[in-house]
Amino acid sequence: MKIYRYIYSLLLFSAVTLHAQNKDRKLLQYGAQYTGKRKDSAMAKFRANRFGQFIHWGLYSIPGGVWNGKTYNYAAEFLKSSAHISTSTWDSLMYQFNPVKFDAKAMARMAKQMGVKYMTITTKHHEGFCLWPSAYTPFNVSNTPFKRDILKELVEAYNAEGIDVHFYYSVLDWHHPDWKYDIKSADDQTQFLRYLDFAYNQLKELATNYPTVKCFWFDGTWDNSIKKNGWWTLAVEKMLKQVHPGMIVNSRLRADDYGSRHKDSNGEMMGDYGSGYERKLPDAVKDIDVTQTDWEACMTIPENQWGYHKDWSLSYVKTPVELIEMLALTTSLGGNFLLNFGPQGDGAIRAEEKQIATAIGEWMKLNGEAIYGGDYAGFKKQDWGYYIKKEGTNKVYMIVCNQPLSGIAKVQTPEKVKIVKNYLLANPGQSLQIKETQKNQFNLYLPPVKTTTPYIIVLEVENGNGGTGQYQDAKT
Ligand code: FHN
Repeated sequence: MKIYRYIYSLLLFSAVTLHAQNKDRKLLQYGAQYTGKRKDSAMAKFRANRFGQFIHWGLYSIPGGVWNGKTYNYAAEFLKSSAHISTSTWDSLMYQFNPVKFDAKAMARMAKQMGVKYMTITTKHHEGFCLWPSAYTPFNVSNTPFKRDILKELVEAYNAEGIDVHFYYSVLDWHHPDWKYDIKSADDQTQFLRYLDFAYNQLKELATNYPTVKCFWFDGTWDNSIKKNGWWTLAVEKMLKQVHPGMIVNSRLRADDYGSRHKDSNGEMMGDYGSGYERKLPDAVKDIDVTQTDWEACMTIPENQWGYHKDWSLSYVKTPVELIEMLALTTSLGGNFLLNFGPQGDGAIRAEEKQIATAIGEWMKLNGEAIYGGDYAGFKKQDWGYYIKKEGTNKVYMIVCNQPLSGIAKVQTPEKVKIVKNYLLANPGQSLQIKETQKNQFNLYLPPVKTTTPYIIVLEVENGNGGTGQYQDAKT
């Protein structure tokens, strides 16, 4: 009889605990629509792409961070506010917008050579200027000297190279008369609803008129006006997925019933992937929880320039090797890496960006197989670099970014993972000596370093006991 009383009290305790936990969870109308990772093919392609090109291009590209002869050392796409320029003066830049050096096919070829699998273009940045002939505002490319539909030309050129296109859209809009930073009255909300209708219609226009778009990358959603209209953010997500089943939306769009952004008030990520890592990356050890959902980091080449800035000497400019290591770290944690380019006002790509694209492309040509379809491997992080598991294969790639002075790479496999073979990706016929040092721990004896970029060792693994069994954990 006692056993039943014990089982009953155990069940009662579990139910109470569960209710307490659920009691802490808020009932949300506009929160996360699902948890974990999407399993469909569109999301699998997004995930497998791993490496993307961000393009920030707008009226801000014309002055390039310089106004009335003065250079402003802040993000060039914020020059309107840095230099305190009136909206009417700023908006008149559209009559100068004539990028005669714009060549979508050449840009797409450069992107292909660099090894990106997708491109994210600013359809409309905070300034409100539209790179497509929108029916909802005259503040668009068709009313400039250039006239041509830049978005159409980019989508066609990149798709022709087999590169997916994603649309960046800033909800924040300095140009639109009904934009509000906050809602403090019924009149404010009435006015802001006019703006939300405008943005909703533009987004439907983009999804409808450019049907090959795969993802919407929302930005400019940090103000209270959006936090107080979380319902709209969910309505936009649902609309885009009605227009295109499989459409992908970043977390930055979303606000829940209580104004919580990216993650709802119950800590669940909203949208289809996390987009909180901007100009920063997770820590490869402390932030391992990032592997639980899809996510993307976006990165500038200078410290903080998204739009074209004439003077890159004002801040640190990352090297190709630094950017390659960032790509490797991101992939090793199951994330995508979106590297930014800022075309000039005349449409040309600056020399420094071309050089970086070429250098990264040379590395990707030899090593891209570790990036595309790469994911978190679950091996213990080591100082020499990053592990990347290749989905659907028995391969784990070791991206060696920091050659140990000892010439030895320490490898600790997860329990029940056995290394059956190893070789250099650059020379599959060259295996490295491997020596078991402790239970599931091995020394890999590295070749002398002749390269100035990260190199890759391939481990072929299978389920099984990784060691000879001669080493056991201490009994403490
Ligand atoms: O203010 C923008 C900035 O100009 C740029 O577009 C970045 C890219 O993610 N997003 C905002 C800053 O977080």
